Amino acid sequence: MSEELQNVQVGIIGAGPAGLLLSLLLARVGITSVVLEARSRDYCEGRIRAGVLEAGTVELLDRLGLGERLHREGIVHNGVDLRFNGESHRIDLPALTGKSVMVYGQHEVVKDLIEARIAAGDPLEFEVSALSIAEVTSARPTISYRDRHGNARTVRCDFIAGCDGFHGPSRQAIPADVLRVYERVYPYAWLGILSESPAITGELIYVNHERGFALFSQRSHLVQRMYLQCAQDENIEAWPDERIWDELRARVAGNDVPDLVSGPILQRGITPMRSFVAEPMRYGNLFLAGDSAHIVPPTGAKGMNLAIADVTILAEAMRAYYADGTAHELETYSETCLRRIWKVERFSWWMTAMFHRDENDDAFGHRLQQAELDYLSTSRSAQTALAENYVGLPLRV
Ligand code: RFL
Ligand code: PHB
Repeated sequence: MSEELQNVQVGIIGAGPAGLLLSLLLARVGITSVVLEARSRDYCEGRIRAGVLEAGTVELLDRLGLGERLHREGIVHNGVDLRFNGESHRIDLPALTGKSVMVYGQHEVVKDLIEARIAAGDPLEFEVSALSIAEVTSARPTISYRDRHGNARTVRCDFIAGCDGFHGPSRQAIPADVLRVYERVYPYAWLGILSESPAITGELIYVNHERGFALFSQRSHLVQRMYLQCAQDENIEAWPDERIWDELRARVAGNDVPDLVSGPILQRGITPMRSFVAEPMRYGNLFLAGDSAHIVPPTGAKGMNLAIADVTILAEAMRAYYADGTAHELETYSETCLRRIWKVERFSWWMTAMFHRDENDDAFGHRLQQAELDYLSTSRSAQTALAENYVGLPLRV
């Protein structure tokens, strides 16, 4: 076992969308970094999660030269369908905002980012273990870990980027008397499936139904991604294929929808629903970005986009620091990000509350929910508010 020391400007923990994209943005402006990831490359590239890219996320990937496969395989969506009381109400995204979104799986984004990082020859280590962070308030913080061969290694850097998701160690490195946490856990979850079957329509359908929320999305013309609201402690064994298809059909039923054609279910899983924000996102020379600092319930399709917005702001602040010697943007990083994060938290909470059936809610709450949806279906202003959040708020709000 050898003890090796690496010196880089930025040590990045986590090879999710946040960590990988940060490493590429930094490399573009000549800042050196290392990316350390606990899982294997196969695991990271196969992890099925988000699917909707905001207009700004697509523009950014294009600017980085990562748009080729994205535009070939991704599907542009110009509208989303909000369905309640058995009727569809289409939100026309370009008519309301001049923008659209792209449906392209997060794991495809991750594959493209890993490929670009490896092609550039910059360090990216998978399957690291026993990672710990030290001296974050000093000028040269360190990350210690074991590489995939078991060798003890240390990275010494100017800054650490904690892009290690909700369960990673970075957030824990901020002392409890500094960190403030805001959290809401919802009393339901999502049962998600990936199936080899034709799309029910060409657009995403968000359904409010008395049996619970349902969402119809896709990954390609042949692979669909669908979700059903289920109990928080749902047992996936209780959901054989037939029950899933029957439930999807029951929730989408009503006017103007073609028949839902079933097919083999390739993957299934349960996702808990939570809103979470940790403040501040900077402690000394440690910067949190993405899910390590915040979680949104997936109803607004925002988690990956929010992670990408954080690292765009962080990369720009680091560029300004190294190029011009100004630390102002690093000092205001947390504030700048949180101003946008809270707006996205609000949108994700609002979409969640509007579409899900909450058994703890009373009849009054239920009527308010119906009024909210009814207002949305008739007011262009209300639709514009939804659409401008859905396609993505500007980076600095
Ligand atoms: P990630 O992707 O969780 O990456 C963190 C990485 O850090 C690694 N790690 C460690 N590495 C080294 N040492 C340690 N000790 C480590 N501990 C952890 C992990 O292995 C991992 O590889 O966080 P990041 O980069 O911040 O990205 C966030 C997004 O992944 C997340 O917000 C989205 O997936 C959320 N999300 C959606 N976001 C969207 O923008 N649009 C969507 O349509 C959307 N739909 C979804 C979603 C998330 C879902 N699930 C399953 C939670 C739908 C679902 C069902
Ligand atoms: C998805 O395609 O996985 C997806 C789409 C929209 C959401 C959440 C997830 O709001």
